[in-house]
Amino acid sequence: MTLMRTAKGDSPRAGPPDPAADVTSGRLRRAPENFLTGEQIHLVSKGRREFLRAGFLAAGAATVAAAAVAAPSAVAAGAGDPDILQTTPWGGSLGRPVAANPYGLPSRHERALARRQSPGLTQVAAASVSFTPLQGLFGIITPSGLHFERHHQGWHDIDPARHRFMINGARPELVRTPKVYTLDDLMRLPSVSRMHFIECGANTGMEWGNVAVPTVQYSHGMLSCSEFTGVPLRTLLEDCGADLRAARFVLAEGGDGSSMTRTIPIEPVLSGEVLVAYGQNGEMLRPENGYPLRLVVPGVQGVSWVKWLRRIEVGERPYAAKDEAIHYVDLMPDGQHRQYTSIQECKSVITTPSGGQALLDRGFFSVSGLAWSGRGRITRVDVSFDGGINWTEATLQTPVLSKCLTRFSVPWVWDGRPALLQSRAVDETGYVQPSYGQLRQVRGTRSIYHNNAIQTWQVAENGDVSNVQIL
Ligand SMILES: Nc1nc2c(c(=O)[nH]1)N[C@H]1C(S)=C(S)[C@@H](COP(=O)(O)O)O[C@H]1N2
Ligand SMILES: [Mo]
Repeated sequence: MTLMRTAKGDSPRAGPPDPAADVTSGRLRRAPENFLTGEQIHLVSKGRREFLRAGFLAAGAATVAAAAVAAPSAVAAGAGDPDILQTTPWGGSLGRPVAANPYGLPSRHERALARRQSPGLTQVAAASVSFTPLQGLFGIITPSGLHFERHHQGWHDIDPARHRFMINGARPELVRTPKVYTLDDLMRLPSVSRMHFIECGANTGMEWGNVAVPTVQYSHGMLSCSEFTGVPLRTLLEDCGADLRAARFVLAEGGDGSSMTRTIPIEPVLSGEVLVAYGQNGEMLRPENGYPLRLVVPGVQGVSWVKWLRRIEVGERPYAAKDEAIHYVDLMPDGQHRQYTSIQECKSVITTPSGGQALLDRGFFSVSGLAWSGRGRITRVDVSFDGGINWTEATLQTPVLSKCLTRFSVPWVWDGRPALLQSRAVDETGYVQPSYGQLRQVRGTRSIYHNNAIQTWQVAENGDVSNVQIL
């Protein structure tokens, strides 16, 4: 059971109201532990007491109910509720036929769950970002249609029959038999499937300079996690007779108009981690995510996951391509730029409750969020309700995988007083997610990339949750 609604924060853009957000405002956002069905959710419009009663009905919710008893009176379960006392329309009529939706779609009641562009960023149609609605997701996998998008020059739906993938060497000796593969060539090779997160290096970038965007969708939504399927790049390099002892870097090149080229060190290629992927969550990649081929570079910032991948060059030195010499460098306090800081360090964020939502009543909440590290597994997440003074160890939901999102949760009884919610993750290297104070001491305030500071959500006395920063 949860007592949250996704409120104004879902559509913070000025101007005409977002129709999708209208569906959301004033209703509850369900959490994984909620037993209510979508149809029952409208009970909330009758007031919070009825909603609570509906919650008590749920089998297995006994402990939840006990914790919430301190809140409004527990009236006889279901009293006067037509949706429990009477036959429902769907219980007494013929349903729609199979394959009415040849490719299944979400319920029409879930239209508010959508990718959105940030109100704080310049909106350039083909060279922009759409953010994943982390506040509405469960578990660790991002539904493919909600995967964030970052295109430097728009996206294409490439004809797979015409897509080509080439491997060559910077010098002829580095790759003995350069090859051009079709998608059919690649798909007959042995493949692997692995779950990994992808995070844009600029995720949470707005917050460097004390800008607090309203919702977790905009503060952390350049983050998604999928099961990717493809061929290890190492297999293909061996197939082309690459000199894997001399090779030190590879250059990955995209087939779109953005001339996206990125240097990848050879180590994760040799270890078999880097994939030439065509699959995402059990089906072909979505066009927005690089169909028919993208590079998967686990733990490394999104820009290196080159989409519409058309070429790999084996080389001996970094290429200092435009997207690694001018962009994707970190401005340090002394005016110098850090280059090739590709690993996404350990980070976490509470997604339920989060900015723009509201706690509709005091009592029990399961506080839940996501943790991840580009260096391996998450080993621990602590949650604070008082802005980092006291910490409680959260439960990590399984599976806990390397370079993958990990879901954590911690029980909380809100007493109705203002609270400051934070999460702090630790990874298997022992690295502890820093506070804003610690991060800014090293990095200053003028960076864009690699902000992995501890996020704070403030819960006001009226239940409103908002984005604040604590140093
Ligand atoms: N060819 C190509 N690859 C690309 C990009 C691009 O614009 N063109 N954008 C990069 C950036 S900056 C990121 S963060 C990720 C985003 O991947 P997604 O759109 O699948 O979320 O793709 C990367 N790969
Ligand atoms: Mo990115």
